Amino acid sequence: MVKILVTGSSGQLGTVLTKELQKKYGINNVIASDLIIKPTFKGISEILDVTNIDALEKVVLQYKITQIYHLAAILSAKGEINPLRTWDINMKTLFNVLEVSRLHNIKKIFHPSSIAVFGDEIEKINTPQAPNLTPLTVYGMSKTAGENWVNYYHKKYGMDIRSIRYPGVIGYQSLPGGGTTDYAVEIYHKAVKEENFDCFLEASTMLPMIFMDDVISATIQLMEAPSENIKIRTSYNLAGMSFTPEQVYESIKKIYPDFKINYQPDFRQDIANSWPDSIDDSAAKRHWGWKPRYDLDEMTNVMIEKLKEYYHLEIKI
Ligand code: VAH
Repeated sequence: MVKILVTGSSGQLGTVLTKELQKKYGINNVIASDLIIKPTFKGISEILDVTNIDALEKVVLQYKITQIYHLAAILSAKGEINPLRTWDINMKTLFNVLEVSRLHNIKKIFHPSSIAVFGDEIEKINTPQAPNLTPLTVYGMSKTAGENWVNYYHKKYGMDIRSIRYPGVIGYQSLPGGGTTDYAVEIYHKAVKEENFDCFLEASTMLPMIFMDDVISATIQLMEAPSENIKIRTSYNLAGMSFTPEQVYESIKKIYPDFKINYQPDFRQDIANSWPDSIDDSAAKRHWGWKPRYDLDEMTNVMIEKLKEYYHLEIKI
């Protein structure tokens, strides 16, 4: 019997992944958990602070959890406001998940990593799977450390922990919180509301991105692959597409010709400058059959169609 606990279930990715896991495994076999649960959420949920190991253990025992998707973390931009608190929260929650899983024989764990693990000493084009990781954000450092810790628990205790280095995630179902790639979600909302968009990155800032539907497919594909196929136990590079603010603006203008953008770079420009332009995800393709489905214009068409529904029909995200 599969019983899945999702931490950070109210976040940008958690909101969508929880629903997909409910569809796949049954609504009663997925426990959503976060510091706040949205009133619109449908299913089993627990208010859970994962920095509290006793609270986490209580939920794991109460629901007889067999898998954990550990999504709770403070992201790159927000994480720079209070660096030591970000490190403490991101590492403490991971240690708690690893230790409770070890003690209670959790069968499978998902640890989301990020392109934020890469710093300014890497090949920025087609960044390889295992370059020298010198992250320049606390979030990136916590994910780099996290990759090594999950690899250690796999090697030392034989635990089945799997991980993906997500690019910037773009979806219509949920709002991002505190990331450097959040502009790529906000721009679509502004376009549909026919408002001008102030972009916090320069026009030419190329970043690896991925549409939410591809993120969900990749995550479930990784977690369902036979364990022997998972040859990389730190974290897999994953790529969807790469684009600049100017390119996504031009893609949207094909539908909204009067849409206007102003470039007002802020502190997040330095973070973006330290990240790759594009990612080599050939290992994920080879080991577990990953294949992206969406390019920029295909994503733009879906984003705009869905956000027009959301704003006009007042569907609560
Ligand atoms: C962030 N959206 O901007 C996240 C992600 C690749 C970026 O980790 O922090």
